[in-house]
Amino acid sequence: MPGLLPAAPVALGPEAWWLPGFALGRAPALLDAIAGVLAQAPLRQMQTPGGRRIGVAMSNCGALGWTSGRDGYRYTACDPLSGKPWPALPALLRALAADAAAAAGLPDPAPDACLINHYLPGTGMGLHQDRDERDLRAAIVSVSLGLPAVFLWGGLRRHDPVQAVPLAHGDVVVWGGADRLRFHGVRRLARAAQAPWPCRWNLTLRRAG
Ligand code: MD6
Ligand code: FE
Repeated sequence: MPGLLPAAPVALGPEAWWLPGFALGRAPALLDAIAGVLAQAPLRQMQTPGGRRIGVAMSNCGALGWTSGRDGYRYTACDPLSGKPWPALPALLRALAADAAAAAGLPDPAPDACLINHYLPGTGMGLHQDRDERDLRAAIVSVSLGLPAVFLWGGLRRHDPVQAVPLAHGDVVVWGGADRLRFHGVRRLARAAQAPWPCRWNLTLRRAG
C-alpha cells in the first residue's frame, strides 16, 4: 500500500538529505516528549532584534536553548522566562538525531540543543541561515510533525534559487558539512487544510556549544 512506508531518502545536496517518514514510528513518543518539555518551558513568541514579533512560537530543551530578543540571537543555558535551566534533552531525541545522521551518512551530531517550533496556519519562517552555533560543520537534524509544510531550500547565497520540499508528518531533514550554511525557510502554512492536525511542530536538533 503506497503511502504507508517511508519513501527512499532524497539528496538535497552533497551532505544534505530529506528522509521521508523517518520518524513516523516514533511520532507519538516525540509528541509526548514535546508536551513534557512544554509543561516546564512553555511556548512563547520571541522578538527579532529589530523588535518584530516572530509568528512561530518557540521553546527549547537541552543544555542550551536558542532565543531571540532585542539583544540579538543567542544560546542560553537558562530559560529567560523562568530563570531555570531548559528542560533536559529527552534520550529519544538524542537517539533520533544519531540514527537520522547515520541514515544520511553523516557523523552523530551529538546535539546539546533542541529548538521546538510551533506553526499555526498562516505562519511561516523567512529564508535564513543557522549560524549561531559554535561548530558550523556538525549536522542539524530537523523533524517535522503534524500539518504538512513547504520547506524552502536555497543555496549558500541569499538569492540563490530555492527548491520547494513538501515536508509531511514524520519527515526528517539532515544537513551538515558543505551544506550546513544553506539558506532555508518555511512557506506560510495554508489556512484551509482539513488535516487531522491543528498545527505543525518542527524540532531542530543541533550541537550549539
Ligand atoms: C522548520 N526549520 O522546518 C524550520 N533550521 O520549521 C529550520 O529553520 C531549520 O529545519 C536549520 C536546520 C533545519 C531546519
Ligand atoms: Fe533554520
